[in-house]
Amino acid sequence: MNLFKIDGLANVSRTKSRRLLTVRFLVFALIIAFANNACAEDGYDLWLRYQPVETAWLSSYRHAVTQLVMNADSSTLKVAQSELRRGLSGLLHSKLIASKDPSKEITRDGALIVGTLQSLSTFRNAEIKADLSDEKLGDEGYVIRAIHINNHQAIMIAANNDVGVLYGVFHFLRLIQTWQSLNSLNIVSVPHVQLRMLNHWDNLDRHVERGYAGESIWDWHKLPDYVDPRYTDYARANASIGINATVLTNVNAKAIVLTPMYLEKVAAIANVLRPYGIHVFLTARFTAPMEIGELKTADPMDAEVQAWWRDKVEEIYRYIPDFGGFLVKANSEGQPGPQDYGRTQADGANLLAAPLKAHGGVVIWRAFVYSQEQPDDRAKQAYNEFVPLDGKFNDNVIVQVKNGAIDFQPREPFHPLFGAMPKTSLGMEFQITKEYLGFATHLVYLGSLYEETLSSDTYSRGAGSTVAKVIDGSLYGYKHTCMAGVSNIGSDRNWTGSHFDQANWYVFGRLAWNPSASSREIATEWVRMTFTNNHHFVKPVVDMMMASREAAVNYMTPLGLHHQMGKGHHYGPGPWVAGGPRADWTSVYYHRADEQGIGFDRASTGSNAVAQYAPPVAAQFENLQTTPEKFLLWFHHVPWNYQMKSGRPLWDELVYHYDDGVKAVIEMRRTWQSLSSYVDVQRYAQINDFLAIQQKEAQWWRDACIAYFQTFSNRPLPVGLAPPQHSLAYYESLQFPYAPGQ
Ligand code: BDP
Repeated sequence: MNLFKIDGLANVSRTKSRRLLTVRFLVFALIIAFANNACAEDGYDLWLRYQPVETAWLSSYRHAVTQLVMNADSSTLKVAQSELRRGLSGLLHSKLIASKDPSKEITRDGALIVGTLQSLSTFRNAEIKADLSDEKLGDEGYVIRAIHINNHQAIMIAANNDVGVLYGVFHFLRLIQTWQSLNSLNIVSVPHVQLRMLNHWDNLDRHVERGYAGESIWDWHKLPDYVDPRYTDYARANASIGINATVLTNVNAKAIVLTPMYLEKVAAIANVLRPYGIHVFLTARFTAPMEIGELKTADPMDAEVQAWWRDKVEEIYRYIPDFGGFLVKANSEGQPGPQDYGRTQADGANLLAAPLKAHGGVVIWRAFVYSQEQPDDRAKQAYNEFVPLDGKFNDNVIVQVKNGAIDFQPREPFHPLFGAMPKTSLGMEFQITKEYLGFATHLVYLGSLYEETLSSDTYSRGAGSTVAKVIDGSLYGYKHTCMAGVSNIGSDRNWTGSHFDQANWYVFGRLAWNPSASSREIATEWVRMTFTNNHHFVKPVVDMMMASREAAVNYMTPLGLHHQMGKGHHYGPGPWVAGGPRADWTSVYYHRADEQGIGFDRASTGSNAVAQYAPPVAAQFENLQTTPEKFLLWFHHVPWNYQMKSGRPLWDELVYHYDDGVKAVIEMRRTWQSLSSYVDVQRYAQINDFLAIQQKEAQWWRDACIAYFQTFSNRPLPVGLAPPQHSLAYYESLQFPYAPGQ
């Protein structure tokens, strides 16, 4: 008994001390968790987190900004002021003393003087006066300058218009967010492209075509009575990166959006976006006059059709006085268009452009056209159709050209239309949503993809005629300029379906502002604002982002292969895809593998697509030896034993590329796992899980493609490289009827 008692007591006290230990451990764990998770984040705040800056920077920033001199007398200036307050109170914990009167004497250091050049004209200061005469700022540019007033240091953010002030404010906050010095600031920034635009492929039932971030953020059913506060955050985020235009609806359009019931809803969204400098556009279905107007035809030459569009445009401007215009997909993939009436693409575009002109609106007419009746190489068709129309479009038409000629592939050479239409404003269409790049779960930073295209030299007016200079209008003096990105935004809490896909939205906006900017620098500022300024984190993460696109190209479509994904949904590998309604929707059409070799012959021996480029580019791509290996199989059908620059035969090189892609993802995972202490638990974990998915799927791509192409090459794998994990039949049997985004 005693023993039992003693034992029991001992047990009790052991249990107690164990409990105590457990409690202590729990408290400790909680403290750690709290420290780590202090700002458990779900990604909603994007790059506008405004976390407190490190103490080392705090005093200099507080000294530099003590007082706000700003007369926020317009809705745009009001949002600029509230963003400044929000930003500075988060970053510096400072509440600024505000003064409305710009002429008030500055009596100490640290005035932040914000306003339009005109509103600041009451200042008698010479430095401010100098800026007042600066006409180069245009409608949206701004200056941020360190100046002296009455021997006191001050910073001025000024622009010709309110929206320029707003952009300047976001830039100024970015400087503090990324811990930049505010001494001797002398920044002049002017957008290079007029329309910096998102294209939402959002349907009215909230399904997002090729969307991987939940439903559409536009809640059409509840509009206009319920205006989701999220629209304001959407506007803030876009304005912070200079986006000034948004097309709310899918290019595969429904006419009903042009009826009063929907125009009221569109107006409600436009009202929210307006103070942020964002213009709303809609997609227009070419047969709308028949579908909602009860006309018998949609022929652009028909007087009734012309009158119908005129009235419709007038009506739209009554709802939305600053309406931007229409985006149109016509005679492409089953959409109706002018060719249904024997008219040209230009006739169709001009039909809508004419009534918009009086209101300052534009038509954005897509060049993504190809036809199955046309036996020619799909890559050539847009050029063949549009180049003869150069000069035939009204001057408020922008022809929007996809990157690239096939369809937003992981890698394509630049579209031959760039540089080939000097008399037509050409705009760029990038895809931000990753339809062909692993959806939301693959970490693929698109900045390097965009930069590769924008910096490509078209040689259309000699060396240096880059795509960037075509679309910023400087090469041909285009009247209108536009860079559009197919949006990756949805109703997911983190907006884009994954944390790293926010970077693709971000870099798109920043490059639209300046298409010659560096994608690495943009990635760096994004990482600093989105995660942390700690360089132990920033450098490896930026390196990982910069390498990520090449990794995806390698495990999906190396050496110039393209369009090899699963049918319809475009999820995962499908190099065996054949048959179906049209050849150019299959993979075999593009890879053309046979026992001799692989690749699409687009040289003069084949489809001669190379001839669509300017002579120096055409000559480079015509020749197998001078074609960059990254485009080899895009332009040539190459024997399996062709010797590559590495000295390896093509087959071995191809397999190595697939393998390198997987290895790069393994490396990305390792990098991420070494950085857990710098990231809040929530975001860390999701990114980590997504990288695991990416690794699994990269392996799947590698193995499925190798298994398939080996049936043609009939060659062994290079020594040391693992064979596919499953049989080809297994990969071919996989079905994904519910893959998202279809
Ligand atoms: C393809 C998409 C399809 C779009 C089409 C387009 O798969 O969903 O409708 O492009 O851009 O990439 O019109």
